[in-house]
Amino acid sequence: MKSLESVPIIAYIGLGSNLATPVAQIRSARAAIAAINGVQELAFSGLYHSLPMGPQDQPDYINAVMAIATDLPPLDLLQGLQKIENDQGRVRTGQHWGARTLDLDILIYGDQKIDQPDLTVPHKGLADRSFVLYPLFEIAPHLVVPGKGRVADLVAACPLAGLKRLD
Ligand code: A4P
Ligand code: MG
Repeated sequence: MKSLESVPIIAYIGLGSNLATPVAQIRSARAAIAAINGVQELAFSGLYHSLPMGPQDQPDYINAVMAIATDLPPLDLLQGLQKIENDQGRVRTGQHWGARTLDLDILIYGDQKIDQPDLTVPHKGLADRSFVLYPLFEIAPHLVVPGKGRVADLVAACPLAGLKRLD
């Protein structure tokens, strides 16, 4: 029989890109995440075109959300995601919310609330960001976000702010 420790957790990853062919960046990140040892893809949202949050002198973004099952602890998952960001040419310029080839955020990790120096889950911006909530709602319409409530209520209260789903 499997021990309780090995029961997979369902987690949601936010993907964003606004440099170097963003659609291709998101597609290759999806494949790389699914290839992490200990991660299985469960669902992937459509791709969404969004206006930049933060400095306005940067290109528009492509965003998506992926559901995974994982038996990796949260910090190991974060490390795996950061390796993919680096492999796909992420350069940290120091500019807050500046342009990037790839950003991978852990939005939700099971029903856990995590508050550590390197990791806050649910992601701190989740409830205010249309480019997170709409794709999340698309793949998990009945989800309850730990500490924040039903995703259906969060999405209903969140203006689109220029968000468009690509065909
Ligand atoms: N960190 C803490 N919690 C998490 C988490 N749940 N998931 C720490 C991932 N990382 C988390 O991240 C900085 C540090 O956050 C990491 O070292 C990790 O330990 P980073 O990726 O180096 O920098 P960042 O992404 O620029 O910082 P920040 O403040 O997390 O930005 P966000 O919230 O990721 O937003 N506009 C549109 N339209 N679409 C976007 O996707 N994204 C951003 C970045 C700005 N504007 C955007 C978009
Ligand atoms: Mg980030």
